[in-house]
Formats: sequence, structure tokens, C-alpha cells
Amino acid sequence: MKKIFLFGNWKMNQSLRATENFAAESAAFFSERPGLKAETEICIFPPFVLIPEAVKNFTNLGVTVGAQNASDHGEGAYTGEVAPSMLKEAGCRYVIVGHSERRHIYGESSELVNKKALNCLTSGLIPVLCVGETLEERDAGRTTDVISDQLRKGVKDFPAGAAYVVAYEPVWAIGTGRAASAEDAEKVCRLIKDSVRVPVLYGGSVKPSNAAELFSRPSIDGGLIGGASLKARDFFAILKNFR
Ligand code: G2H
Repeated sequence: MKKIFLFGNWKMNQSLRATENFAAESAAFFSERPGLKAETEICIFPPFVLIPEAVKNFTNLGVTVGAQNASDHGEGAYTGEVAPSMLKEAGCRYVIVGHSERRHIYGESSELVNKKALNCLTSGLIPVLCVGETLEERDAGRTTDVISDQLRKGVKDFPAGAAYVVAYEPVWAIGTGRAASAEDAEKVCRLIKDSVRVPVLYGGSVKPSNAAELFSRPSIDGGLIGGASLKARDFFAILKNFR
């Protein structure tokens, strides 16, 4: 049975109280299904300020914590930035880099995403490199080219054997309720897996009703889940429907 990655990207949501409640509901879920932890890698990506609270509450449940972004610089005079070394010290294991909201709202280029990813690797963090095409690119038949280009630039100069994860998130499926079909997602995830041979996640409107079909595809190792990760009930329903 393949190991499933269930990654919850909270984006700019939640609070101290919500983090505590989420942990309490997770504990209740795991006590009902004790075998599940061994088959899954669960990570929650809260906003920076909630990371210490998440680490405090989730670590003993076997749920890891990650960050949604990191600086391409080390410590220094970079107002508003957070260095990977700080995230590592705070207890993070993974860092999302190149999420489409960073690329499209904040204008991050593949070159910057690559610098961030390399900086995370140097600090012993596992980058979750996001790639994805826009609707315009898909309609123009450019999906393969766009994904290959983002991937090639994103992993440039990675040391051999570097630990990382790729998340395929078609931009048109993010937060829209319109997920890619399992067949389309599998096609792109296969393309990625054939080229980089690391875990590949699908993201974009994953929910309890479509997760089982997506995750049962051979090249999809799990999901990066936004909206449906905000409530523990929905997040674990995704897992329940699959396992
Ligand atoms: C894609 C995803 C999480 P959602 O951004 O990264 O969000 O599941 O809300 O589409």
C-alpha cells in the first residue's frame, strides 16, 4: 500500500484557538483509527505566527508542521522576511515554495523559487515545489511545456539525492471548486514523476468527495489541500474516504 501525503495548506487563515481545536480533533480521529499514522505523512502549513503553536500541539500526534514560504536569504537586513534556518529552529520539516498565489499575486519567478528551495535545503528543510499551468496555458496546449519549464528551473542545482516533494496545482483548479479530473491530474503527475522521481502531490480543490479517485492514481502520492484543510472534520474525511 503506498504511503499517502496529506498536506494541509492553511494559507492566511486560522487562529491560536483554531490550531488548538484542530489538534484536539486530530487526536480524537487518530484514537479511532490508530493504524492510519503509519500509512500517511500528514503535515500542516499554518501562517508563520501559528507555527510555534502548531508544533506544540501537533508534534506528539505525529503530525509534522511546515511553512508556506521562506526567504531566499539567510538572516540579515531583510524586513518582513523569514529565513529557513528560523523555520528549522521553530520545528518545521517542510516549506512550500512557488505556490501559484506567490507566483501570480506576488510575482515570484521560477528563479526566485529555486533560490528559496536551495536555501531551504541548506537549512535541512524539505521544499514542496509547486508547479501549475494557468487556464490560458492549458487551453493553448502548453501544459507540458509550462510544467517542464517550472520544474527544470525550480530544481536547478539541487544536490544529488536532495529530499523534496513536488505539488502539481493547476492554477485554474485552485480554490475554484473545480478540481482537475483524476485522469488529467495523473497525466501531469506522471510527467513530473518520470523526470524527478520524488513524491508528487496534486493540489486544487481536493475535497472528501474527489480525493479517493485522485489518490488512487499511480503517480499521485497525495494532496496539498487548501480550503478542505481548515476544518479537521473535512481534512480527515479526505483520509477516511480513501483508507
Ligand atoms: C491549492 C490548494 C492548496 P484549494 O492552492 O494549496 O488550495 O484546495 O483551496 O484549492
